[in-house]
Amino acid sequence: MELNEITISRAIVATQMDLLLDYMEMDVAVVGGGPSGLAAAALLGKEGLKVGVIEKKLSIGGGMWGGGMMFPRIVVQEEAKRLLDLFGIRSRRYDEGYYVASSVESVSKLTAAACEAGAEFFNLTSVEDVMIKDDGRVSGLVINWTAVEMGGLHVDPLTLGCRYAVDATGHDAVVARLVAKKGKGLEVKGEGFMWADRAESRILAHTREVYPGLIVTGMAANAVSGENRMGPVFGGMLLSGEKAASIVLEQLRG
Ligand code: 48F
Repeated sequence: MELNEITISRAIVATQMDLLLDYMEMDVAVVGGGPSGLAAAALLGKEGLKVGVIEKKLSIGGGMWGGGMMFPRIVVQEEAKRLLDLFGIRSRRYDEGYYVASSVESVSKLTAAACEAGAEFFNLTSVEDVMIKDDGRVSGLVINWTAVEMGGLHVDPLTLGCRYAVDATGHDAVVARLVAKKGKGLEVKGEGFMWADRAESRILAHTREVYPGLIVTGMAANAVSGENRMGPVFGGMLLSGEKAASIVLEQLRG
């Protein structure tokens, strides 16, 4: 069979356009495809919700790929070991309460879990604003191609509607900052110094709905609340993603 370039191009454009049109209204928009966003997307998708992951970079995985200072290993503490197991991520006990896993395997398996749960990925796409109308809820995300941002091009964005947005953008807490910047009563305190034990023990308390329709997870949750950072220990990221998913589910299902 002779391959036809036009058919190949049509297949890509038509399929992705249909998908994008379908996701103009979704249940949950997860912003950021790092560990917390991936865990939340996988767990929400598994519950049958329509979940889109919007990731500004080409690759999914955020800060997990690099492990600690480019040693491709992550550490996960006892409390989150069950999530490694749930996602099929193999780990090795290093010391009492400490498990080590491959960062490459971790990203791959989390991504695969989110895909298998039906979450759709919109990569190379940046969230640059939020939609908040009279009801005072975050009800959509304003998006543009990352290439537009990188090129400094003056191109107007498009908007995706969502019932809930999850800010999983990491240290910068981008979505929360967008809301805060417009003086809508949300304060982003910014993250503190390295203090792994404290940061990990408090992240679940910081994983919450910080504005109607907006839930923060992962490092974004710590950054909003002025909490410390924790380096390459990832249990809190997975547990926080799980909590973000449970908050959304509770709100949507009562
Ligand atoms: O930073 P990131 O991995 O977030 P996380 O899930 O995990 C943090 C850890 O990786 C690590 C740590 C662990 O102890 O401290 O840093 O909290 O992933 C955030 C993702 O969000 C994307 C970004 O490219 C990354 O993949 N992102 C950031 N801004 C935007 C965005 C944006 N405006 N639109 C879309 N995606």
